[in-house]
Amino acid sequence: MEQINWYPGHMKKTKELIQQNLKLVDVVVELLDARIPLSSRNPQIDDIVSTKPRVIILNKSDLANPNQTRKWMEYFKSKGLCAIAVNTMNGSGFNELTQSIHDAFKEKTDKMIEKGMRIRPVRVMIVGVPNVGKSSLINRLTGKKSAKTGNKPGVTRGKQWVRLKGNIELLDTPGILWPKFEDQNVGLKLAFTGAIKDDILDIETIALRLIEFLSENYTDDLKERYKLEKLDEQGIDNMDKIAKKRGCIISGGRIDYTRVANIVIDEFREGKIGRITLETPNDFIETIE
Ligand SMILES: Nc1nc2c(ncn2[C@@H]2O[C@H](COP(=O)(O)OP(=O)(O)O)[C@@H](O)[C@H]2O)c(=O)[nH]1
Ligand SMILES: [Mg+2]
Repeated sequence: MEQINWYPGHMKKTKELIQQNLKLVDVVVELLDARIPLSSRNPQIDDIVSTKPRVIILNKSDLANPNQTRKWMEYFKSKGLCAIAVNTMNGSGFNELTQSIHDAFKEKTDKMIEKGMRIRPVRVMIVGVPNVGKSSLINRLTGKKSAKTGNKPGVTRGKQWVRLKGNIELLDTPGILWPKFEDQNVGLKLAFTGAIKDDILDIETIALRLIEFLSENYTDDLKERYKLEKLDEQGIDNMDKIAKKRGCIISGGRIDYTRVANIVIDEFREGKIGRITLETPNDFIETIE
């Protein structure tokens, strides 16, 4: 995971560096986490990408709720953006990705054909905040075991084009963007998914908030995973119950909150509790503009 300290000067530099690279590409692939499509979005992305054709990937779709992913695809479509669900671990959605990249490039190729020019490969770069799966995707697409994974925001200078099948050329280093900082709710969701370091908040609080969210929105998954007969009103009571089920007890019969917190967080991130999406388009219904 990339650990980056973002500060305003750094963000400005990153933006400029990515915009320089954008001049070289035909299509931008914006990578998002399917479980938190808007919370995993860079707050200035529209400004950064501007009018460049764009394809949105809802990555880690294997961990997200399929119905919610469908809703998110419709949401982006309604905003004039093409979004596809991808699982980088097994390559599902990759055919659609290739197709969407070519679709996004079509306007330009049509013009080239009109002018009698030869069609060249479509040039693509991947952008996204840390941990959405940029390096994994590049590795999978290029078939390399370990693509260069930089910790530097923006794009490193010694970049290279990698030829992919389907007449695509990919920039081998992704554009690393900063996540949203301002909103606490967003921060919490980034913490649930492991996108930001756990020590920003203590793990016990993160787990408690996650249990609260799950007991409200994924009741059956939570009950089933931890063999709970019924759920309590208070999140902390549910956390205690989970702790007891998993033997997270220390001397004197007290609850080992650190241990139970780690169990719940790890199992959530591994998809063991279920396929869980943490935000729906309905959460973002816009007020009058
Ligand atoms: N379950 C699942 N995990 C993924 C997927 N894509 C990436 N990951 C995992 O997400 C973590 C972050 O991936 P990485 O490529 O380092 O993200 P980057 O920071 O954007 O370059 C790694 O542990 C990957 O194995 C996916 O589609 N599904
Ligand atoms: Mg990376």
